[in-house]
Amino acid sequence: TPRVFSGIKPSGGLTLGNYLGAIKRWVDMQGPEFETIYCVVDLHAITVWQDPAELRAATREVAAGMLASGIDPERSVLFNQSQVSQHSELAWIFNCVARMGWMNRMTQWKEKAGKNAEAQSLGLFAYPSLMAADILLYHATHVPVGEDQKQHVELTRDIAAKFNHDYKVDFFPITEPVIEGPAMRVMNLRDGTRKMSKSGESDMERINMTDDADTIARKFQKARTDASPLPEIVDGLEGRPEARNLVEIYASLADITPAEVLARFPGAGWGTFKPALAELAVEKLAPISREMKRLTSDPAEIDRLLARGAERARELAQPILDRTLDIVGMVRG
Ligand code: AQP
Repeated sequence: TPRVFSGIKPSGGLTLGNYLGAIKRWVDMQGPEFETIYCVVDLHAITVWQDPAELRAATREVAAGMLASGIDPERSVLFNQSQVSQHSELAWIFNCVARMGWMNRMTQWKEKAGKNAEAQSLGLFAYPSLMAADILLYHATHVPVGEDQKQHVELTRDIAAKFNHDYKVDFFPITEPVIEGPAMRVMNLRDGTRKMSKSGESDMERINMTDDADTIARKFQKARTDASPLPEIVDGLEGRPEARNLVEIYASLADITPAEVLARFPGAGWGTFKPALAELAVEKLAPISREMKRLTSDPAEIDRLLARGAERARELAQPILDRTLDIVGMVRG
């Protein structure tokens, strides 16, 4: 069975972007067609300094969010990255395969480092190499990620291909990013040209999975928009990033297309559409956030689940790491 791997950084609480862009599809991929491996990537989180207590809490919250959304720890392997040291070991080897120039071209690096690249951690620069290790450690062939991660998955292909070429083997598979369905890129509620992020400055720019109904309503109410009503057809969203974002969020939450959303609200003004969107979001998110609260009230149980997942992950990872070490020429007893 083909393997799916994907992960979320516990660099803060989960957002609607993580849910619609990632988790919702991960849930759907569970089944006989794929072996699914989902990871809370805590080693990625510390590429930017994290308060240790907050990191621990966010790791549990992200795990709880996945469980509450329908990731089933029996059908999927769910764990946190740092408990499976094979990720770091393979990442080191990939650090020696990947080229500086490749990392330099990553748009996420350029965006995050900004004009101050010199002051960033080496880990932030090498992030895509650890991500390649996450994926290739399981010989995963399918990586469901949001549009924003597509470039990193493409780099994973480059690393796999260079490794295979340099060592004259046909060992690592060439991974496909899986990007489909509406609202793959949920944008910031205050600026429709930037993505919604966990670590964005203002809480008003994102919907957190733990926001209550009033907060969700207020955030959509205050979401930036232009003054025009909704267009009749999707082409009318051209050049209107904020309007497009809200329509796509509605579409994704309701599992319909943006065209169907516009047909449902023909020429509606924001005074009509925003409350409807808020109502839909609350309807979909409230059961998840209730379950997240219940789960996070018992952190020991989450820790047990993650430890059990890590054990299963290590069993899958070790043979692949061993084979890699042999290929590279490391002596092992
Ligand atoms: N706004 C988004 N729209 C669609 N998908 C998104 N994802 C994240 N934000 C959006 C998807 O969620 C998965 C996990 O992402 P991540 O948490 O590992 O990293 P990120 O993309 O860097 O997330 P954030 O929220 O922006 O974190 P910070 O602020 O710490 O950098 C990925 O599949 C991603 O595509």
